[in-house]
Amino acid sequence: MKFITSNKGKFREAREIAEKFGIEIEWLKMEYEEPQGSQLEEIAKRSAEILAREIREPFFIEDSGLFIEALNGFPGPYSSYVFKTIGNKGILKLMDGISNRRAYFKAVVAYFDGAKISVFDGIVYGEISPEIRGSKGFGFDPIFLYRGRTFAEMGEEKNLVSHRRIALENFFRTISGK
Ligand code: ITT
Repeated sequence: MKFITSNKGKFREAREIAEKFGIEIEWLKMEYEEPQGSQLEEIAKRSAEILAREIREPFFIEDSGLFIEALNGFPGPYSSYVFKTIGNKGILKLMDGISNRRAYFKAVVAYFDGAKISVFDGIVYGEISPEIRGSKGFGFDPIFLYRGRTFAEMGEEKNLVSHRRIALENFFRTISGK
């Protein structure tokens, strides 16, 4: 089955999780235009519908984002753009002086089985760290604190608890019948 993403970090994590279910995934490295929307589920579903018109075999995509409570859920569905523009330093600046650091990552998988699209999601709660820490992982991992360590300090351990893990497990469990 193909995983369509332009993000190598996402693919690596997904491959590791898929292996545990005896599922082999192939990376179809491709950037696709995402329709705008305020909900990840809606964006993922619509992206998959558009891609399904071209790619007629089974595939999945995954849309994810970081939601910061004190910023009313920002950057949420705009996480990729915000990461590319202001990055981790920019987020820490926005959070300067804010004591409510609560945040969560959410992942939504949209799967096209050759006929129809299904959606699966996963959430992990944590906090925005006061500083950038750790060198593993990708994206916002160095500023996302989970039980005292950032995701970028956790390395492979992140894969046991992440939003992507939860969403993919729901997905793989459903399709493998395990
Ligand atoms: P696609 O080609 O799969 O769309 P993308 O990087 O553009 O790749 P998204 O649109 O889903 O992915 O944007 C999600 C962004 O949120 C991503 O670029 C990261 O900056 C951030 N993000 C998502 N999951 C993350 C994780 O596990 N750790 C750190 N940052 C994450």
